[in-house]
Amino acid sequence: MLLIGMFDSPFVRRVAVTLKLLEIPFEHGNWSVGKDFERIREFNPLGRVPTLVLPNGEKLFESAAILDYLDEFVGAERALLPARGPDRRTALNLMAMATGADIDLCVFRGATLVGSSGSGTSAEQVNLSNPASGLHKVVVHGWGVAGTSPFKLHAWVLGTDAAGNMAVTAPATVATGEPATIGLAFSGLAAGTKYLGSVAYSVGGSTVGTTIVRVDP
Ligand SMILES: N[C@@H](CCC(=O)N[C@@H](CS)C(=O)NCC(=O)O)C(=O)O
Repeated sequence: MLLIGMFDSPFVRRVAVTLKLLEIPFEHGNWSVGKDFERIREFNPLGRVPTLVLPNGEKLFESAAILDYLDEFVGAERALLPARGPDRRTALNLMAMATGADIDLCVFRGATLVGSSGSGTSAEQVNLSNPASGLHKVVVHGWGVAGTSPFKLHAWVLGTDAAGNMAVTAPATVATGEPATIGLAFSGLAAGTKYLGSVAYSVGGSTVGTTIVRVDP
């Protein structure tokens, strides 16, 4: 079996966790929905992940449909979802809550709302570019979540000082309109920790652009 999709997707992760729990060996197509979109579309007309390709070439889309197949594949004895009754309904409710959670973010400076993120998922992000100085307060709103679980907020302030854990290599000169390769090497990062950094490009001492770099284990 081939599981297509990167593990930064919670939907891909739920399939990978199920494959592991059920001890089903699989190959991993670690393809990005961005740069590998056309390649993914060869397997899934929606270009979405997870996509599971079975040994006979059959392709499955939607994590819930894939989990349904995996339960069928291992048989009733080993299936993870109870076949019927209250246990099944409880498990389906838990899955709906886990996949449907909706968290929103608001950022205030003093009493002024300076940024917000309110998609229908729990993957929210607010970026403030050159913010005015002052105390910033982030309000995390559990819009559609079960109970009052604590949320973990990841926040970074990107200044101009190098932290010393990323080395950048770049060509000595570049020509307008010509591609150039920038090399990044990281050192001293703690395992399992998220990092945010930036590469700044300058001409004559003034910054003309930046690339934001994420390390998201
Ligand atoms: N309901 C779908 C959601 C899958 C989904 O949203 N996948 C995202 C990655 S997390 C995706 O493929 N996005 C690319 C796109 O929509 O173009 C499932 O459970 O499989």
